[in-house]
Amino acid sequence: MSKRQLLFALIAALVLSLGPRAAVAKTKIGFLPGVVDPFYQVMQLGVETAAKDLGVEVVTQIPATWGVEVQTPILDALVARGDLNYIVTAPTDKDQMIGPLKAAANAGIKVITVDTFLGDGDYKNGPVTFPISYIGSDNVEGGRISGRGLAKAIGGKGKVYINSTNPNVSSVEGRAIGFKEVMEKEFPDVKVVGLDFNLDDMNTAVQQTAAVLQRTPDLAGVFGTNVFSAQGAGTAVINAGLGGHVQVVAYDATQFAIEQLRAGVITLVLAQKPFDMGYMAVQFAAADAAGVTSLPRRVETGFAIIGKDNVDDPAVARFIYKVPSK
Ligand code: T6T
Repeated sequence: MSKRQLLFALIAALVLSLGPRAAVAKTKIGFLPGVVDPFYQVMQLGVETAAKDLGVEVVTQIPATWGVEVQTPILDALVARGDLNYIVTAPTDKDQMIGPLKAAANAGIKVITVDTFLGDGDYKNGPVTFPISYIGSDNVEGGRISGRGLAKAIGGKGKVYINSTNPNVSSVEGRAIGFKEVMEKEFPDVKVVGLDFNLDDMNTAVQQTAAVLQRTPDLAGVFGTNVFSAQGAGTAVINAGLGGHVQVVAYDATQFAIEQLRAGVITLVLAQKPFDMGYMAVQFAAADAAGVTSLPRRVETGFAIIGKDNVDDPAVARFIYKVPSK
């Protein structure tokens, strides 16, 4: 090889090695979670940490309340900016957010969904295939774990009630499905007496649970399927003076849930891993920008199951949601 050829080969190698890095450095990600709550605040921390580690830019927009009507205009505005390459988002409805997110994809923005998915979540063979990946909990399994925990806490028999947020949201829908399935298949003496939707409003959850407690004096347990549902359900049980008598299982490891676990009101807390979801979503965007073509279409981030016996174990306690003070 002549000197000239050698120089050329070296330059080509350098350009090739800089190519992916340059593409990653230019990556701009829109982060659009579901609502302001401790779960998504921890996810935001994961997103921002990864962005810093990988040297990519993130634009965060957090809806003040949960719902398609709030999330869609924010999404449209993110798309209209014209400078985003990726959107990392938790769709607030598995069907109604398909159109707005498809429009983003058509505008050249690649979509990664975190925590909630579109369609049936099977981005390989299901009805919706345009997102790169779903990164989040296996919520049906989380519902099963919660169901078994509650059934055990009430001695395998009695009436239980589910307080949830909205229909058609993949996360909480999956939790209720898994919970009911376990009761039907494994605990025939447990009867699910109701399921209410609080529209992600804690006060509504308090009122709904209070009404169920009133009309069902022999209620044995309540499952709160997310932060505000569990807070509302737990608060209603405390207000009724039934703490420790009516068992509560809480999805999401908030400070409230942990305090009430210690107080004996809540029996089991299921911690998701929002930091991991956010961090990995940004990693996936950066990897895609660098040319990686074999990213998994679904990543399940797992749980920490927290009870009174292990709440102080650092290996478990690290999954309690710690909201960064601003
Ligand atoms: O439970 C989480 C999340 O997984 C769900 O999709 C919506 O509610 C939370 O954000 C908690 O409030």
